[in-house]
Amino acid sequence: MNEIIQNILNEDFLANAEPQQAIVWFVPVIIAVAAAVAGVIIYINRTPSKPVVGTSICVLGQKESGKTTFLNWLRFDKFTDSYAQTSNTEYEGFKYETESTIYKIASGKDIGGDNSYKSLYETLISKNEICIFVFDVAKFLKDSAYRQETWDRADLIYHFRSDRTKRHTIGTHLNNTDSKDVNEIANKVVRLSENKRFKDMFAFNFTVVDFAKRDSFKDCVKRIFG
Ligand SMILES: Nc1nc2c(ncn2[C@@H]2O[C@H](COP(=O)(O)OP(=O)(O)OP(=O)(O)O)[C@@H](O)[C@H]2O)c(=O)[nH]1
Ligand SMILES: [Mg+2]
Repeated sequence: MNEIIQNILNEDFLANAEPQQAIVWFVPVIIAVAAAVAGVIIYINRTPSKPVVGTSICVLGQKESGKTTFLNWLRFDKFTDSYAQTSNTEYEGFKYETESTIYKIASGKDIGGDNSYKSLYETLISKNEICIFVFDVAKFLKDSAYRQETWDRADLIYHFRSDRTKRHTIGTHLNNTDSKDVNEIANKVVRLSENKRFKDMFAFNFTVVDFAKRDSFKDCVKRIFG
């Protein structure tokens, strides 16, 4: 008799327990799926998609001024301490992301500072949307021959790119100057260049940097890409 009751109870238990167990299994799954969906919705709403803007740049200037350093910061987000003279290196297109925008920067050329590459300036400037002129501000202030060479390049670039809004000048190696004050150094350059027809190259969209410092690069690039 006991055995019969036990069997009945077991059958009842199983009959009732199976749907309950099924529910017990589904509840956490349903909660997990709902949480995942909610998470995705919250993530999408909290991360407004940034506009993607296509552009192109050319980076020009004297030897050892910091052209490759600037491009490496932009492309790989790192400072290149070592120096290897560039000849004429093609780089692939890449993306640079600011707080508000993703820039798709077209493939281009990293050219050396040797005088022989000045013949490429006209084509490079006309083909690219943004023209960036780089010079060593410490050498500019200390060495009159270097200063004259900088002015010659500035004059050439000014000739091919008169629209100042599409042109930027970067004075590198702030760390090698007597001052660490970017405005003081920039003002010295402006004063020395004020009687030049291309004085605008140093008075508008001009940034003094120490590329060894990430913050300095970030400030500079903010002025270029906003
Ligand atoms: N401390 C410091 N070092 C810099 C700065 N800019 C460039 N350098 C260093 O200067 C050296 C020359 O920099 P590059 O970027 O290779 O110069 P470049 O203009 O590409 O030179 P070329 O290819 O010969 O025309 C490298 O050792 C860089 O690390 C700067 O603002 N501060
Ligand atoms: Mg280089």
